[in-house]
Amino acid sequence: MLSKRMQEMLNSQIKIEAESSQVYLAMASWAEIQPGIDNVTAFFYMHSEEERQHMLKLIHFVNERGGFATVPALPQPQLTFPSIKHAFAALLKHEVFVSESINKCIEVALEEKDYATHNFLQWYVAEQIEEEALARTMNDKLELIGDDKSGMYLFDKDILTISMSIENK
Ligand code: OFO
Repeated sequence: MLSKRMQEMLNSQIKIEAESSQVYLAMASWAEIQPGIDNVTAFFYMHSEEERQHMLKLIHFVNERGGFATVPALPQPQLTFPSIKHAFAALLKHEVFVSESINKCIEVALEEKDYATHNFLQWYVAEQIEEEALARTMNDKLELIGDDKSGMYLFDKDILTISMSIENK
């Protein structure tokens, strides 16, 4: 059985995962109307979908442990970006924030001696290591590319392969 405090923490994490999905969905929609970045667009749509899965996994866990997962109201995310580089910088910042929030949930799980939740959250810890690494790689590549159009062409061409290779590590 989840403690009230643990349930509140997990419900706030559900909101964060839902927000992440919305944030990346907005990036996807913005990218879709920019010329020539079809794979960047696909990457953002996929990432948004993954975040929705992270949210659902938490919802099921809370309900299975005798709690009640609450579906949150969400603020409208940032809709447009000055450049692809800005969008990926925002993505990295957001993932770092998500990792910090998972860490806070883990601290509470330990304080509450809730080892089942602690164990469950380890999946998110591993996932965040991967997602931060992925976001850093993308940011590093975009930094190198700068304003080079052919570099951007290759970035779009390779983004799905790069993201798969980091995720399968
Ligand atoms: Fe990328 O955040 Fe979920 O866990």
